[in-house]
Amino acid sequence: FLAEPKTATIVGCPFSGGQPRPGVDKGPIHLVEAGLIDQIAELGWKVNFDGHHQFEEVDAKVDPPIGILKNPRLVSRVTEAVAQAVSSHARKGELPVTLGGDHSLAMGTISGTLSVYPETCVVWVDAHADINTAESTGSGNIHGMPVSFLLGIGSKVPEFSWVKPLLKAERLVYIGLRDVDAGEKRILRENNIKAFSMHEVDKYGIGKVVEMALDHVNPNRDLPIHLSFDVDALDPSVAPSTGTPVRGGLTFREGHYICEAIYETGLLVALDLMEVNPSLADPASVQQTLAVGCSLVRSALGETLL
Ligand code: NNH
Ligand code: MN
Ligand code: MN
Ligand code: MN
Repeated sequence: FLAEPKTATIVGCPFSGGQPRPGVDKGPIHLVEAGLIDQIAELGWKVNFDGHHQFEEVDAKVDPPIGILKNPRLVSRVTEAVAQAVSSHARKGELPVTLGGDHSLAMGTISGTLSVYPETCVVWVDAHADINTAESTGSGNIHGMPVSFLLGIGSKVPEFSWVKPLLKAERLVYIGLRDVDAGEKRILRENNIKAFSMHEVDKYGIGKVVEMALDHVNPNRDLPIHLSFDVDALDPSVAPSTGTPVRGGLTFREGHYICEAIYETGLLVALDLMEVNPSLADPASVQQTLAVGCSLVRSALGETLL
């Protein structure tokens, strides 16, 4: 396998229903207004723009919690639509670049990628593991749960029956974790899921961590890669405008290195940039976060330092 798309399609997903803080739905429009499309085009890509998707609304009155899961019908419908958008672009040989929006959207993006490239491995870059199940979630925020749905672990929520458990635990790897719930730690252990927390980043350095991460999910460097990047993986001093900042995160260069190294594999088939919330923090911090978001995408799409 070799990914050869030279067309990128921006899938703008103005969605915040997977978590409680308003404003993350404005992430995509701000990233685009910051010049992302032209920046990608300058790297030699043909760029399509799909969105900003207007998602069908689900009235809160007809979307009461299921257990403690919040906005379950809304999240299900939106992520299913995202799965269809991403799969249709991938099927045409385009590289979908999905801009969030909260990370529940990755239930859609990764489902879409796996439906076209079933052997895809997922590199999930985040401060959080987002692998809570209906049993383990303490918050009921579905952005903390997409990975468990993709793996098919935890009790089934009928509303999400469209999500097929297409992701195998051995095709998933995390980088950047540092705020993992006790229940999630158990899930990671019980399912033998490989994770490189900030402890390993400190111990080995980011170059070695990315190499070990890819050795685990993609030992022969021949499988497609879906990179799902939650901007809160970065240290809050680097990317302050996000809903759940956690200190002790990736530096500017560590975040970019991950993107550059994955581009270099030639195997990238889909990219998510999630959880940019332009309504949190002061204007300068918002500008900084948007600029970092754009440059992470450019790095994943081939921008080099030399
Ligand atoms: N683990 C927590 C939860 O389930 C927080 C998840 N928050 C995130 N994930 N921002 O990336 O709600
Ligand atoms: Mn569309
Ligand atoms: Mn996340
Ligand atoms: Mn996170």
